[in-house]
Amino acid sequence: MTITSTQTGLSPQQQETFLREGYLVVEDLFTDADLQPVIGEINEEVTRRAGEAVSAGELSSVFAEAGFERQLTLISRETDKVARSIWNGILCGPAIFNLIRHPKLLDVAESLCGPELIASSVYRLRPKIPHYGFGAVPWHQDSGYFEPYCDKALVLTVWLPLVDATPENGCLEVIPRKHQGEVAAHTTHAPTGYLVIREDAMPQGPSVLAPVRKGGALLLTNRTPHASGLNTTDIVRWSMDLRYQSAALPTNAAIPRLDGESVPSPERGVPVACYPPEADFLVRSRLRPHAVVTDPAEFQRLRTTHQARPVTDRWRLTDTPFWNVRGQ
Ligand SMILES: O=C(O)CCC(=O)C(=O)O
Repeated sequence: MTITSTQTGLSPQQQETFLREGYLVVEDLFTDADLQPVIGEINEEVTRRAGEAVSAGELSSVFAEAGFERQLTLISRETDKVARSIWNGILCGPAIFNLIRHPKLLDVAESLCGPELIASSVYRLRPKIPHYGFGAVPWHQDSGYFEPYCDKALVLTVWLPLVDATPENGCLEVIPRKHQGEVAAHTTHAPTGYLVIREDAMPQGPSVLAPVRKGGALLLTNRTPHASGLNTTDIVRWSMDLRYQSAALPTNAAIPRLDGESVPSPERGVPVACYPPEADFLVRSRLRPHAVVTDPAEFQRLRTTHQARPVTDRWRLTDTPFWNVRGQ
C-alpha cells in the first residue's frame, strides 16, 4: 500500500490505510541531501573500522573507493567483523541522532503516536550484506521482542532504506491485516538467533513484498508480521529501523510524568519500558519541552551508559533469570 507523502505528517487517508493494513509505504519523505549526513557518518565509521582490521592483518584494504553501496560488500568477502561491529544500535553519532529526531519523521510519528513522543531505544542499523545468511530476517512481530504490557499499544517502526530496497536485495515482506489480535508465539530461529513466529502460530494470509526507494519509508505496527529475504545483488542493502511510541506508554526516558501515564509499578504489572534493555528518550513534547533531548552528546551518553534491564521471558527461551515486573 503506497501513498505519496504530504511532508507534514500523514494525511487522514494514510493514517486510515496504516491502521487497516498494518503497514504503509511513504514515498519521497527525504531528499538525498537529508540522508547524506547519516550516510557520511556511517561510511566514515565503516572506513575507520576497516582500517583497524587492515592494521590487525585481517583485511587487505579498506576499499574506500568502492563507495557506500559496495565498500562493505568487498570488506565482507574477507571478514564479517566490520559489518557485525556496526549492526544494530551500536552507532550513536550526531547524524544518527539527528535522523531519529528529524522533523519529517517526527511529524509522521506524531500522526500515529500523538504529540508526546518517545524515540524508542530500539533503533537498528542493518547493512544487509550480499549472500550473507544472517541478513535474512525470519517472520516475526516486533512485539515478540517487547514487554507484553505494550502489546496492544502502538510502537511504530519506521523502516528507512539508505539505498533503494528491492526484492532482489532483501526488502521487507509483510502480511497485511494481521496486526490486531494477540501477539503470535515466537521461538528462537536457528542459526541466526532472531525470534521467529512458531510454525503453528503463523498468521495465515498472503504476504506482500514492500520495496521502498531511497528517501521513502515503510511504516509498521509492532504486531505486523514481517520478514526479509537474502540480498542476492552485489550492493549492501543499507537500512535503519527507528521506533517511536507515546510517552503515555512505559518508558525509561527521564521525563516528568503526566496524569494517566504508565509509570513502572510491580503492583499493576507496568514494566519500566516497552524495551528495557536500551535507553528511550523524549524526542518531541509540547507539555514538557525542557525534557526533550536535543544534545547529541547526551544521546551518546544515554546509549552508552544505560543500565540494561532484561525483557520478561515471555517465550521461555532461556534459563537466564529474566527480569520480571513483580520482582524489580
Ligand atoms: O531490515 C530487515 O531486513 C529486517 C527489519 C526488521 O525485521 C525490523 O525492522 O523489525
